[in-house]
Amino acid sequence: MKINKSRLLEMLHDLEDFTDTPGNGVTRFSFGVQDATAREYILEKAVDAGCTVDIDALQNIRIGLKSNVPGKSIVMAGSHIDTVRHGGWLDGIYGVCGALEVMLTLAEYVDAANSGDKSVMPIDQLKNNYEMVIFSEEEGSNFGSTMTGSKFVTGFYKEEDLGKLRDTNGKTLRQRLIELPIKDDEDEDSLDVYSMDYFDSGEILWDFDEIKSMLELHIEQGPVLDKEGLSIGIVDAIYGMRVVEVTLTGVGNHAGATPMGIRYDALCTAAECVLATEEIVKSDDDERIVATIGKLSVSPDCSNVIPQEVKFTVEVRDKDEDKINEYMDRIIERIRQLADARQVTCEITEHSKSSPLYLTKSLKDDMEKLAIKKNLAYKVMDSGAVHDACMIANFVDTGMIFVPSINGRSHVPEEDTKEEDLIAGVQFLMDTVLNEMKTEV
Ligand code: HGY
Ligand code: MN
Ligand code: MN
Repeated sequence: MKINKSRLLEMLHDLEDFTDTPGNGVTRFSFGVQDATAREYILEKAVDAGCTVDIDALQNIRIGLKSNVPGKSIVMAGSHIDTVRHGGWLDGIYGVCGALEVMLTLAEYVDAANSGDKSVMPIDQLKNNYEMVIFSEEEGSNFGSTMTGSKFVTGFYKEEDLGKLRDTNGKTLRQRLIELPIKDDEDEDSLDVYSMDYFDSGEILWDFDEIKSMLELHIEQGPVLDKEGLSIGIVDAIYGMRVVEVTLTGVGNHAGATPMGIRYDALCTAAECVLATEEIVKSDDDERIVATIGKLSVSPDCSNVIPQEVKFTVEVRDKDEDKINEYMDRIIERIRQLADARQVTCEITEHSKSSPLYLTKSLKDDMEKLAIKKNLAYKVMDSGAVHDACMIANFVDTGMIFVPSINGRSHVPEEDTKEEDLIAGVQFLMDTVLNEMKTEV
């Protein structure tokens, strides 16, 4: 069964335009206008293909193939459509588009089978149902916590987290969900892109017994496949991460009238903390662990006022959870020492985390056999980036497919992948879905 290459590329380029920062990367935060527009575009394609649509209270979307029947276990594929600020045109949306292309190809197959086309096998020989999923708020661009939608469907996050997660304006996730635009009932053909379901933990948790496996297709976001000239990555382990939020409070004062010797400058303290963080992780012998201080705000943020308060996030990632905690604890201790030395107060709160994990070995092995059978230039590799797959993998067989990122760039406007690699990745997803269904077509 061959995917429709031109349809895939057309969808990807259409969706690239749904951005708040045209000309400067893709910025499409969950629950914003561009998110709603991208949802509408995808749901229109799905509904036109006769699919079923279910949107849960966290705005995760599950889309079912028209021939799905109760009782058959589900082979699922998907990813996310939200981005970081000034991100790339492929992160997340490529896996969603790939899952949609598989859905549209299967839907065409169902139509052919139902119209008596003898060249295709009867559709009831598809051993499993097929669903695609769009996880909400994977990047955490609103609330700082990655994989928010999948953390709710797996029970990692509970109802109380709706009131704990806050965006940069101080609004909770619950408030943001309640404020989502309600479909205009008068306008019959407008689609529900958000659900007004009230959060009910019973509703939000997935019944994982009905799911056979979940596959996520994604760009690598690193340099490995591109450097080695390979077209497919089969993911083995996904690194874990731990994020803390640091607030340093010094003494604001006049920038001109305050001698250097009597300053308690929160930003100079933060600067020492940033470099100390880098120094600590760079001291690691096997050079695998990474730490990033990517978000920092200064208050009152005026050129002629000595910074009173600085808030920043520290995230540490590695394949080994003990190592993540060992290094994060060392960083926290050093930050406290530096703040004390400058008589600046320091508050550190745990923000979010996810454990490193190995994806399902049997599924990885099946994918590797398939890649060999299809004569693909592939590599089994790890993922430094986190993905919703690492939440779902705790409950069902889960696999990930990577395609190369040119020059290893991602989370930036330069993010890109060659067309032939984009196509090869979706075709491999298609073949893997059918392989999972033990259906030779
Ligand atoms: O941060 C990550 O690894 C992912 O892009 N959300
Ligand atoms: Mn992603
Ligand atoms: Mn990302």
